Amino acid sequence: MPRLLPASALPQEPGAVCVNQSRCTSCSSPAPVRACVYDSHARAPPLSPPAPPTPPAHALIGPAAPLPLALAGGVRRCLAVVRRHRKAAPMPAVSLLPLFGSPAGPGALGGPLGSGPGGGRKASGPSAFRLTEKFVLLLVFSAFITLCFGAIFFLPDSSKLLSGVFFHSSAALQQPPPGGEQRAPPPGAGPAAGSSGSAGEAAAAAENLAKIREDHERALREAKETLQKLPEEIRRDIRQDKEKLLQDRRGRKEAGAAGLPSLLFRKPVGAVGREPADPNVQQKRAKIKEMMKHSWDNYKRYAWGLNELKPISKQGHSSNLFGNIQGATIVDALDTLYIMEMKDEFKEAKEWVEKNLDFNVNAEISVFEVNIRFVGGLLSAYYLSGEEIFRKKAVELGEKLLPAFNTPTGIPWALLNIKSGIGRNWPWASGGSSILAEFGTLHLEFIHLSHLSGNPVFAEKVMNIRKVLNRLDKPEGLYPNYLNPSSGQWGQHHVSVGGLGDSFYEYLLKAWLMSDKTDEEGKKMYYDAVQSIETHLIRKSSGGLTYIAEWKGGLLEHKMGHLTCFAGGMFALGADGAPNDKTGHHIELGAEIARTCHESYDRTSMKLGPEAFRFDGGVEAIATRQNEKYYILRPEVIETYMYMWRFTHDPKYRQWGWEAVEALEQHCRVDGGYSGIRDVYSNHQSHDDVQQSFFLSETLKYLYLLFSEDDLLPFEHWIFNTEAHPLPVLHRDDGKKEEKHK
Ligand code: DMJ
Repeated sequence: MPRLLPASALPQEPGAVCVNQSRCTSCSSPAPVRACVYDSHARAPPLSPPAPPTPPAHALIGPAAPLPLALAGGVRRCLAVVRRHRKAAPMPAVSLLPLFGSPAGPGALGGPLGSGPGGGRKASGPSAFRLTEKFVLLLVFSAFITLCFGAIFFLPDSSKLLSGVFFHSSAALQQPPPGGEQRAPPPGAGPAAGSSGSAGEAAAAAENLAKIREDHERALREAKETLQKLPEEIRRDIRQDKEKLLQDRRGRKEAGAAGLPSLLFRKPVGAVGREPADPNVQQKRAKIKEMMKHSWDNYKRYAWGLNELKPISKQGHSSNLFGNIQGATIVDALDTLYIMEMKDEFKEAKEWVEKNLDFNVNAEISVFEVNIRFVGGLLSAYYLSGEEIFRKKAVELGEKLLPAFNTPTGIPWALLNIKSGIGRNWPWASGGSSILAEFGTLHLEFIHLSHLSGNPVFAEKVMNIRKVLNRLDKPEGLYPNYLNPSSGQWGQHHVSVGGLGDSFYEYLLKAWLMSDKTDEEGKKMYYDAVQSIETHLIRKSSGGLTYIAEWKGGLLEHKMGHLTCFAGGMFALGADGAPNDKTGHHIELGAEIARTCHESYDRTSMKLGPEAFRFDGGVEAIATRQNEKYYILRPEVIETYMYMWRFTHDPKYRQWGWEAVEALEQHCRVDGGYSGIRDVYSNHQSHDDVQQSFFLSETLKYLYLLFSEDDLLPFEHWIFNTEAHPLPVLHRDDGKKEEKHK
């Protein structure tokens, strides 16, 4: 640091002006405006001309001059100045020393200025000239050093230079861990592990080694696979990977913004399957995909964004089940589009969901319908594709449904205004009761909502429903269809495995399976219920057809609904866990229901099943009332064929399924899509002009699965909700794996 001089010691050359004497410590030139050296703690004098703004380092050097050249140029220029001065007045080496490093003493160059009589620089002569040279040199050096520092600190990559040159930071040189994530230390590692520390370390090292080996093997496998691919395929894969990565990032941001925890998305098992080996099956499957395309394209053309399509009048159809939530067909169809690999259509559906699916509407909706179609559809779309938008929308909608549970018992209302949160029940439902099939068909979706949102409230709500049911006495072990949400008492004693009751039983079984068979309560409730159903409702006709009747206060109505036909598939699905060696019996029960339901189709002129068929008055499996003769593109019979095919591989199920395809093509297909039929016994078609959204989500999906290999959505990994939306089984070790990945 330059020394401070007392004002009295300032040079008194004629014309020398220091603009602020109290701060100026030396004036270095006889010129009228001179450079001053200031106390580094003091501010610049107020009267001095404003310093020009410091240009950025690269501007000082000149845009085209690379740093080393520029610095070298600076040094060359410095030396040239020194040489010029040397020529003018040869200088002893000592005079090149910095001013404040000069030896002291009278007459000595650069001695303490102003020290002793005559101290300071000489007024004239060669030594005065040398002093000036020293100032010049000092200035040149300071300029040079400033340049160097400027370059280091202000050039764009200066931080790297700093860490590399000055700090030798090993961290800066280390590669980040793959994926940019820090690995948690293996359990037991570190001092906290105490005496078991070394054993823990060894185990961790072994685990690491195994992981490395596994990674290498996988890399090798992938390299081999890549080598077998065509360059075009490799390019396509790279493009897709990039796209996926970008989407993931975008999605995670969105999810984060919606307050959702970040989740590791694992590639789902069997989201798309192999081509069927048999060319005939291949062809049939392709035909079913074409049917999906026909339904989708027409919906898109005539009713895009609305709930359903009217295929005859070629316009949108609105059902009051969804209030004014829109897009039921889009959300219901997402997963079918995905598994059929209709990629463009899936993409446009996803974009619609992103931009238009809106739950902030003043709408009174059916909690059950919105849950199975919208929440179920969104959940499946998320689990298949990993697109965060679906998770976000599913959770958002789930939250909108929560006020439905605000009843004295926690048994939800059937109808809910999702804006006001006010609920009520269907006015026709036994003294203001809630309906078993409605409040009992929330379980699978709500468990997944908790899983995906990290919010236990969804699971708590549906577990409470179980609690209420388990506290109640059940007539003959049967569950009546009506339950009052205020009193917690059963309404009318009407029991059905069809409408009003059906999917309650389905969800008990599937809750157990979806929990990787840990939900013992669900299991017990299911098998107990099936036992009572067998005893009190299942009967055989004189013609040998097994059917499931309805129970009204102890009396049987020998009628079976189309809806009840799903039970064949349910019995087959539950066969494996059936108590008392009843596996075979449950499969057999499934097969018998499938046969009866097939008969209900076969005994019509259109080979499509009626809404309900009877086993009384001298008929079997035939509808006798006009208002039971319609077919609205329902899936239940085909659903049962699909389960029976998977469990038995008996070709008759594919044959029956194909009969249904032919009937659909002949009677339901119209230019504008697919329509329901008013009377399946009639010889001329009368269309109801509605393409139900479940035709795309269920009927066509189950048909497609029936003609696919079993590796597409395999049952060990997937459970279908009651609208055929696949939800993954929550395997016991999944949680542990996820913990490990965090
Ligand atoms: C679908 O919405 C579901 O399958 C529901 O469980 C019952 N009804 C229709 C299809 O028929």
